[in-house]
Formats: sequence, C-alpha cells, structure tokens
Amino acid sequence: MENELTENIHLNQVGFYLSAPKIAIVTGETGGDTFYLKTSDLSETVFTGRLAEARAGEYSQKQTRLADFSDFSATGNFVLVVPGVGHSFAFDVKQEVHKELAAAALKGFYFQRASTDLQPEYAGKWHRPAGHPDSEVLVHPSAATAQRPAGTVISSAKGWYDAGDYNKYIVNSGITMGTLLAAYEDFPDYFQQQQLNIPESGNKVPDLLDEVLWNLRWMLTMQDPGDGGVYHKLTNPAFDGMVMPSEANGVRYVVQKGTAATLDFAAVMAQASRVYKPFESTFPGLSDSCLVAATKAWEWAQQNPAILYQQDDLNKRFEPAISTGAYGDSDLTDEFIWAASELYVTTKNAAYYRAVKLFPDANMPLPGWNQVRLLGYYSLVRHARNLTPEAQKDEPELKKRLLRFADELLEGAADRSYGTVMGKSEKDYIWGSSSVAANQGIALLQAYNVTSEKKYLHGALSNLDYLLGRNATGYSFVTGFGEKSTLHPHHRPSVADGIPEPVPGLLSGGTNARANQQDKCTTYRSEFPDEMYTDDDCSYASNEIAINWNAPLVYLAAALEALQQEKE
Ligand SMILES: [Ca+2]
Ligand SMILES: [Ca+2]
Repeated sequence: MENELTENIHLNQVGFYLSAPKIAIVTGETGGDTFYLKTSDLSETVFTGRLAEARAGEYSQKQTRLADFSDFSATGNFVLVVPGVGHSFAFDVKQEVHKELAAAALKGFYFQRASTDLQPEYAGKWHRPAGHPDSEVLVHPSAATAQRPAGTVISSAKGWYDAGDYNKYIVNSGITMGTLLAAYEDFPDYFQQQQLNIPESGNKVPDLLDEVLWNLRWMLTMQDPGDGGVYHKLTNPAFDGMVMPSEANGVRYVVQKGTAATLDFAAVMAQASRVYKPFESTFPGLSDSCLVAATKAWEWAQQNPAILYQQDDLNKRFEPAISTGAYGDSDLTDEFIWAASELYVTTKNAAYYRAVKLFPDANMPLPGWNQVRLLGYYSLVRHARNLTPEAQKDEPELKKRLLRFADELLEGAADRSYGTVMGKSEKDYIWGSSSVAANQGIALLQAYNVTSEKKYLHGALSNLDYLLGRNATGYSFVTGFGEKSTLHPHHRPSVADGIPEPVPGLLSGGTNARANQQDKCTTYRSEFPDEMYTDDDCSYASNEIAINWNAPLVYLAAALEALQQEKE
C-alpha cells in the first residue's frame, strides 16, 4: 500500500524551502502513528516522524493528522509515506523552490494581453493570434458628454483581459495594478533580476514593469480628456461565447464614468508616477503623464464624490443594455483613502493627506476589488521615513493596527485541521477565496517587514502551502503547478484553444462556500464550505481566474522567494 499514490496526503505539491516549516496533512484512517520521508523513487528513507493527534475538520469533522518534517533540510525530490495510506505526490526540497511559480504567476498576465499576438517564442504551445485591437471603441450613451457624444469612436488598445472573459474593467485593474506595483516597491532587487521571457525581456527594464505598462497604457486611454473622469469599463454588451479572443469581434463600448473607477485610477497613476520615474530615459514623459492624469482624476472625484456604477439602473435608461461584470461598489471611503495616500506619498503634498480621514473606523478590511483601504496603509508604511510630519504623527497608530491585524490572522492557525492561516472562519471561503489566502499572506508580510518576526513570515508561507495543495480539496489552485492542480479553469482561451493543458500560471478562484448555488454546476462532490470546489470550466463561481487574484499570488510567491534568498 505504501508503494501506491494516495490523494489523502495534502501538501504543497511544488515543495519546501530548506530551512522553513514543512507540513503535510493526512486525511482519513491511518494504520499507525509513523510517517516517512523517502526519495521519490521510494528507495531510501531520509526522515522518520510521528503524526500528530487526530483533529476534526472545522466544517466536515473529517479526521486530519499533521505530519511535521520541518527538521529535515536536505535538497532533493521526495515523497511522504504513511504506512497503510500510501505515498504523496513528489515534491522538491530546495532553495528557490517557488522561483518558477513566482515567474509563471506574473507571466500569467502576459497570457491575458489584449490587442497583440502571443508568439510561440514567448507563449509556447499557447500562442494565439491577436484579439480585440480596441482601436475603435464606442462611447456608450451612459458616458456621453458634449465633447464626446454617444457613438464617438475612441482608441483604447492594450490592457489585460480581466478574467475568464474578454472585458477590461478599471475597478478591478485598480487593485491588480496597485498590488503588482507594491510588490515591485517592496522587493525591487528581486524583480530586477527576474526574467519572464516576454517580448520586452532584455530591455533593461524589469519585466514586471514592462508587463504592468501594458495595462497602464490602456488605463490612460480610459480617462475622459474633457474633464478627467474615468470610464468604469470597456466592454461588450454581453459576455462572449467560449471562443478564442480573435473570434470575439463584437462591438465594444466605454461606459459611464464613476467615482470608484476614477479614484482607483488616480491611485494607480500616482503610484506608477513614482515607480517609473527612474526609467525616464526609456519611457520619456511617462512619469509626468501619470501624475497629471492622477491629479485630474482626483479633482474630478472631488467634484463628483458619489457617482456609483449601478448597472441595473443604467440599463433602464440607456441602450444597449450591459450585462457583463458590474463591479459596483457603494462604499467609496476606502477608494478616497487609497487615492489620497498614493498622491500624498508621490507628491509629499499634505493637502492630499488632510483631504481624507485616515482611520474612519477601527476596521482593517482585507483588500479586495471593492475594498482598497489597506493598499493606502501599506504605501504609507512603506514610505514612512520620507513623509511629512502629518503622516509621521500617525505612523505609530498605523503600525499598531497593522500588527494587531496580522496577530488576529495568526490566531489559532496552528490548531486548525490544516494548520494554515486561511480558514479561520467560513467567511474566508468567499468567491475568489484563493485571493483571500494570498492577501492574508501579503498582510502578514507587511507585518514581517515592520518587525522581522518569523511568525509572520511562516504564516504567509502557510497560505502559499494552502494555495498549492495543503487544503481540504487537495488541489493546487495554480494551473501548471502540482500533479493535482486545476486543469479546467473557467477561462475562455484555455477552453477554446484545443490544447489539453490550461494556460499556465493562473490562479483559480478556488473554494467558495456558496459556489454550487451561484453557478449551478452539477459536478461538486462535497457541500462542506472548505471543500466546495469543482475543477470544471462551467464553474465560474469556484474555478474562474482573474487578474486581481493572480496579482496577490505574484506578490506572495515573489516576496517569499526574495525573503528566503536573504536567509539561505
Ligand atoms: Ca524587461
Ligand atoms: Ca470601496
């Protein structure tokens, strides 16, 4: 039996660092209390350990036993063996064990590029002709002004497809870009040496910034030059069928300007202005253009502080009706905080800082597309030493809140059935829960940056383990990584390209406690909140991919690589 592969050993299927925690979870009945680490050909036993006492799963009550082999620290390819159960998938123990993952997660954005061919040289077997030139996009009646009446043709090329669909949404681009630019600001050395094999590799600009620029150029076209407001999205009226990008040729529109989109745009442009400043000779004028765009957007939002995007209302007043992702948000407190923070950090003009109430309440809401407060906090902490007295006065409170939040995340993690920070309550298993795990990891790494306390680093790592297989489903949610990883994401190119393997480096939204009620797929095999996942392309509620989920994966994987390099 121990010579047979079992799926009852749930672990990070990619592997483990030499000197970091190494945990696997054994589910179901075990014959005894001993486990072995063996070379992947099963010829040699390299470590022997004892399984911890059985725990009951928080939702399913299913038995789990934890196997801790953190003390093992030799390089190689191994399996975990539990007599009477079998052996695990093979995994590596080595330095830089997540290096390929970190690069692939970022390259996932290259595969989402609109308006360009993906050449075999860069895209391998997933090469494809260009889709969506977006050189002739119509101004929707909801976005019409005297200068740009309905039907005006504008050019709005480039950008990334948002998710499994082919539309481009400013709100969701906002948090995505903010997270990627934050990754660069926190770990510039790591990204300066990273090679993605994209068309811009070798141009002396870090590939992350080349990739981000593809979407930044598109975002700049989404600002109405007449008044500085920003269109909520560029979209078809309705979702395309499951076809390749080049076969989706419907008319596209920019729709209503809104305050959330405009503030997210302001934040991204302000942050981009300072990040691209050192690359002035390669991108002349870009940094200044971004700051001008950010300032205009901020001013529009001051004059229009509560223009919400309400798609149902919009469809009662304008044609054609729009039925694609709404990304409607009714609370803009956090968007104001984020935009003000980024403008302030870039310009050092305290008027931006004073324009918002930095602590509107005691909450520390985990970032998501409609909740971006902490992105502002992270930037203020990151640049604390270079700010004016107004912000320095608040710095101790900001750090205190950040650490308290990180401590709350860590609370009870070691005692849970899977030993991860992810899974403290059913609320973690929302639509796109993989991004919850990744964003919790980022929050913990912010705390680690402030304190250098290992518990935060290890907490973040536990959530990367979660994403790569140490979870109740046993799946690695990253395409192309792990023997039991997502194969059938709700992602039009992966469905339509005729290639068995999905486009690599994409993070599935993952477990979603209510997924079966939302997408009505019939292939779910469990209804427990932490197991509600189906690797089926019908499942947009548990198995879609999205840029705002991939971005925190990029941050988490790259940050752990960068920090591990310092240690080993
Ligand atoms: Ca480059
Ligand atoms: Ca909000």
